[in-house]
Amino acid sequence: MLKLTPQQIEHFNEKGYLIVEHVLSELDIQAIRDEYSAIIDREAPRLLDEGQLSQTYAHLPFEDRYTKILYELEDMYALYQHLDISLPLLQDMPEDASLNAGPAVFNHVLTHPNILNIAEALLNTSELFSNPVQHTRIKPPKAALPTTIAIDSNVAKTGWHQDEAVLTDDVGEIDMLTVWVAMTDANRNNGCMMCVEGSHRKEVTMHCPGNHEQSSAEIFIPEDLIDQDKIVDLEVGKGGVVLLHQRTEHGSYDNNSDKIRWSFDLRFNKIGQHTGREVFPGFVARSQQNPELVQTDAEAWAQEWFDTRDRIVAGEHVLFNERWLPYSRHQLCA
Ligand SMILES: O=C(O)CCC(=O)C(=O)O
Repeated sequence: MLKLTPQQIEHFNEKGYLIVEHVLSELDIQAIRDEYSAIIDREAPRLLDEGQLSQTYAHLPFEDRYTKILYELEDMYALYQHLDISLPLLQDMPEDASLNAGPAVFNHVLTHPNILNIAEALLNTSELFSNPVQHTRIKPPKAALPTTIAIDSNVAKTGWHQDEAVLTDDVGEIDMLTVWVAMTDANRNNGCMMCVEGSHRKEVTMHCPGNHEQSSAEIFIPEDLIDQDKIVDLEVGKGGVVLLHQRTEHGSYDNNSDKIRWSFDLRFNKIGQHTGREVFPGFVARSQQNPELVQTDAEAWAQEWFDTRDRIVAGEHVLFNERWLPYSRHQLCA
């Protein structure tokens, strides 16, 4: 069972990031890959029937199949929404909106004991809540991305931001950790993350509002505010994780390789804190004080997401992060 050393914890507290290799095993990764392959097996024939694809590419391995399908789709979310581990953040929620709330993601990523050990050590608490601000990012080679979707951070590079700035501004005090899980090796060539060392010591930096209609969270820090001398590349091997403080400025590079770059980003906070995306369901991941509240049932977790979808369809209000809108005319945001 993985346990962080005092030196690793000190590195994180000092620099605002930490890289830990070999957190997920090959078996974990295979279980997740199988779950994702099954989703494509299910969705590709539907997309073909709907006339959105010319063929199902069933002869290709998952990675190449995904890339080919994404390239052909007019709306990437016709597939991507089945792969992400979050519903779309939309008031106008489609009745059939989907996500991957499958058991492999729940058992082999979100509740993986190694990941929970790391979160416990870095948040310095045994009371862990799995925050629902979470995503799957499967990034095809940049050369294989249609230009229409080359600005979406689920599939292309991610602009500079702090994760705290993504949350709604009614969040109040939050102690949140980002756990970024590498499903493939991540390096400078295939689009690893990068961060500004020590930036977690600052307050929340000014962000520009994004205008991407699928994700109101796609805000960015203007390049001029980034201390270029302190940028660190966050390269990590498959199965490893990158940990980020909630105020560490970070983003990612383009995928200039000829293979996909795949990751999950999860967040944990202390139980009882507002998550900054209250409309979506999180869960108690670990608790010494109230162990009976810990969610261990993957199906029940999935059902919470689908119930949430149904409540939003029925009219529940979605609170968006609008705190950066006043900056839309700022000279640095042009
Ligand atoms: O995977 C990426 O490119 C970016 C992920 C990210 O920015 C995050 O986890 O906050």
